[in-house]
Amino acid sequence: MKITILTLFPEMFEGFFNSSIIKKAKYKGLVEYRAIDVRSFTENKHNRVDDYPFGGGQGMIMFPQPMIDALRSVKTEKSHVIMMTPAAPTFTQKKAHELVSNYEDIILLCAHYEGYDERILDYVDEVISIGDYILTGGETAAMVVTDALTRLVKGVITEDSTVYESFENGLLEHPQYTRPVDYEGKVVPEILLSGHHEKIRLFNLKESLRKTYRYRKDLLEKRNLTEEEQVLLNEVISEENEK
Ligand code: 6GU
Repeated sequence: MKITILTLFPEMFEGFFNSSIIKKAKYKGLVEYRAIDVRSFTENKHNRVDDYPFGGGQGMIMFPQPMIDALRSVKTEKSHVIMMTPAAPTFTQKKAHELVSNYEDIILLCAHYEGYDERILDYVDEVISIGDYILTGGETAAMVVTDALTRLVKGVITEDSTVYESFENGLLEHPQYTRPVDYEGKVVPEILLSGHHEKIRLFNLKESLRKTYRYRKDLLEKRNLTEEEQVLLNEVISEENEK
């Protein structure tokens, strides 16, 4: 997999590309990362990359020329081109899987400042937002997408660790604990130390339902529960409403 970022701030990606799992994926040869400096493509004699919006309005708008020339310099027939913008559908785990299974060459365009010339969208395959808030630029959003895609590339992390996670099965992940058993009087739930696999499975499933009920009821509405899950959820609901 190859991920190319087009940005006015390539230096923002230096730490990101050279840390943790991203760095590992790069050294294992599983993912190739590049940040391309869009400003170096400008044909403006003062090196400008933006100007005031026609019709008036706040802020500066990125010219199409530097971004599209940068895109042309890296795009191949295989490339899937994505514009990072808050005016777009929200990125999800499902979208992450879809991108990793369908494309091996992904290009992410980052607009900075207040916006970009709408005609840039004629050169992209899709638009992605990472959530309902406004960032100063698409760079941190592109890092979010790059991170989420990387960990789904085969060989980057153990496959098991992606199966039970939040969103993979439509529920939030259950709480987890490690040593010590007693930390400042807060004790790990006894069942987890019992070695009783079936009881542990039920306990974790119930706590997963509890987190989802507390924080993301919308996920429960979208998901068909098994009979076992419905029983556990009913217990959770009465316990939560007693508090
Ligand atoms: Cl992709 N860009 C910006 N500037 N803000 C955002 C975003 C993207 N996604 C959510 N907020």
